[in-house]
This record gives sequence, C-alpha cells and structure tokens, in this order.
Amino acid sequence: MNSLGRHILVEFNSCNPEKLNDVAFIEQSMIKAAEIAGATVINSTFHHFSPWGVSGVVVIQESHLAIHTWPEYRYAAVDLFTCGETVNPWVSMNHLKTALEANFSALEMNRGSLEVIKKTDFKSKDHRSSPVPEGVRHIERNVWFTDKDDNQALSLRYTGEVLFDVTSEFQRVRILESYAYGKMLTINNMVMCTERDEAHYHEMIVHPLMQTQSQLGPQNLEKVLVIGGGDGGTVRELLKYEAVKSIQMIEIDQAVVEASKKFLPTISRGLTHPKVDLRIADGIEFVKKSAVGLYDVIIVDGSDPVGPAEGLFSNEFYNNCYKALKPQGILITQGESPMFHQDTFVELNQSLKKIFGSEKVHTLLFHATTYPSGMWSLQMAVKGSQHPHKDLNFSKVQDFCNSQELHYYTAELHRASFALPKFVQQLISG
Ligand code: SPD
Repeated sequence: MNSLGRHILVEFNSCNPEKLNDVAFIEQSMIKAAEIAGATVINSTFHHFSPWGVSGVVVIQESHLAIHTWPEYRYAAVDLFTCGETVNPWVSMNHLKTALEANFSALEMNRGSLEVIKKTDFKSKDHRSSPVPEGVRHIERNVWFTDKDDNQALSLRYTGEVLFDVTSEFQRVRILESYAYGKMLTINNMVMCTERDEAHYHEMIVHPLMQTQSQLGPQNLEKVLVIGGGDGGTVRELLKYEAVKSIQMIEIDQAVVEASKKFLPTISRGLTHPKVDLRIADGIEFVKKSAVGLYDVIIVDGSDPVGPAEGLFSNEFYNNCYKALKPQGILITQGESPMFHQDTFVELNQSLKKIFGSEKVHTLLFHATTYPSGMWSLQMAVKGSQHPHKDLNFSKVQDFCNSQELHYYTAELHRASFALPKFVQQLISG
C-alpha cells in the first residue's frame, strides 16, 4: 500500500428505518462490523436524536468507523478509515448492508499518499504511554440516550443494553440502564422516570396535594382517580395515606405497566395493592363518562403532550375532571416545564384557571433532574376553598414526612414549591 490508510465512504440506501432509529442496534452492529473485519475496538460513542436519527463512532486501534442515520430518508452515511493492512473494510460494509437491510454504493480513497508526504524523524517527548498488552482488551462503550426538542436536550449515558423494548399501538416503551440514574423508563425517546430521582416527581405530584386536602379531614381523601401513572410511583405514594379507601387508576398502555412491574419493582410495587383498581383504558374517555361529583382527588400523571397524552392537556378533559370531582375535590396534573415547554406550561395554567377560577389554581415547581431543563411544574386546582399553604399545619405535615421516611418532600419544601421565580410569575400572570 503506497499510502498511510484507506478511507471507505459508503451510502446505504433503502434501509429499514426502524433499525436506523435504534441506537442500541446500530451500536452493536457497528462494533460487530469492526470486529469481524479484523479491527481492535477501543471504545464507542453513540447518540440517538429525537425525534429520530443516530450518530456514532467506533474508535478502533486502526482508526475509526462512523455512522450518521436519517430514518426518514431510509439513509445512512458510513465511513471507515483504517491504517495498515490488517482490517478488511469490505467485510464491515457487507455486515452493515445485511444488518440495515440496505443497498449500498461506495467510494474508496487512499489517504496520506506516500508519493506526496515524507516521513520525518519526529519522536514524542512523552514516552510514558505504553502499548496495550497482548490479550488485554477493554471496550469502553459510550452510548447516550437523548431527550430533546429542536434546541435543547438532556442526555444520559447508558450501558447500550435495552432491557425492554415494546412498540405498542400508542408508543415505544423502553427500559434502559443508565450509569448515573439506574434503570429508566422511556416513552418515545422521552424520560419518564429513573430509579434514582423518581421520588422527586412522585412525592411532589402526591404529597402537596394530599396534605392540602387533609386540612378538610380524612373523609376528603377517600376516593382517588389516577389518570396515567402506569409505572406505579404515584400509587405507591398515595398508599401512604390510610384515609385513602380506593384508587381507580386508568392507564392507556399495558406495555408501561408490564415494563415497570418487570424492571422497576421499587416503583411499581403498589400496583397490585387491594385498594388499587387498575384498568387499561383511555383516561380521556373514562373521565368523559364518569359520574358527576364522584372523586375527592384526581391526579393526572401523564406523559408529554405528544401521542396519546395530547388530550390530557385539553380544555375538554379538564372540564370533565372538574365535573367528576366532588364539590370539595382537588386535582393535580403534571404541568411540563416553564423552560423547556413554555407554551404548554402557560396554556395549561390558563385553561385550568378558566375552569376552576384563577384564585384556585396553584403552580408548584420542583427539581426534575432527568427531564430536560431540570425545572418542572405541577398545577394544582381546587374546587372548594382549601388553600395549599395559608392555614396549613406545617408541624403535622412534617410529622407525616418523618413517619414515612420520604426522600424529597418536606414541610418546608411544601411552602417553598409554591414560591415562583419572577419570570414564571410573569408567564402565568395574564
Ligand atoms: N418529560 C416527562 C414528563 C413525564 C411526566 N410523567 C412521568 C410519569 C412518571 N410516573
């Protein structure tokens, strides 16, 4: 070879788009492609992009193998650069052709033509780095899950193994194992919860509401309706109140329940409790048909407003919730982020104010460390005259917290969560 290396650029067309959008599959196929071609894999970094597409590189001792995919065009651009004669790039490309169910066309270039460049007597002054001993091989995989919109993202590194992956009639539900936050549940490439920080969300969607309602006496906590919440975290927190007699839970997607029961037992353990009546059904339809004045408490623990959760952000849905509540009833809903989803945050607040009255809607913020921007909201709406903190007996709240060994919520935090930054106040002041 009269050059330093070979660079193969390949156009993969007519690929299977699902495969092009599966970051774990792409990473595994690329590593395999490098290995069977005779390369020594050093590490890999792969990212999935929302709504679709994957980019990644496998660094090999002989240089690199890189890919960028466009599922919407059924197209992937791949390049392999290899130094020396030990790697056969065409073996890699044939493997990828089969894996992606693709056609391909390719261009091969010699890089660093020895007709043009000449070797010098350069020697590094740093002689400390020693070669990797024969037989010792460590592949550092660097696979990232990314929850993003067009301009912002949150990424978590995970092992690359997908523990659960079901595309139901509604959405794609997965369980991945992240390094920093433990196992996580994702829906359509958005983080729903992680083992490490789920308590922030689940304690905050339940306890400020239940403590506010407790002021009216335990008989006002008896009948609870949860829409969504298929992972079980919300139900687990509700079961900490003896006064709760029944929880009607309506989750649209059996796959969410199945994934959580199998892989997130600490979150889902309440789902089989005798007080819980879990039905797989459409929560929007369920509330539409509900008897008037039936529930003390309604919790809307849905996903983001794309796919089946879109209707959980509509006026009609909250009108129906209002009717389904008892005259002294209370509701809370996840309210998206004032930073990441500003428009949805504002619209939801306005819609609840129209239905419940502007004095009766209270916005809370908390730290959602694995949702994009990290700043997340909940909207609490009361039908009676209860106020979330004006007359609250804070020492009673703290006694409850101590007795339950909570992880995030405290009496102090209850008050603090309603204290809004100036810009958030301005957003919802209209
Ligand atoms: N961006 C994520 C918003 C998800 C809210 N629901 C999470 C479900 C946890 N029970």
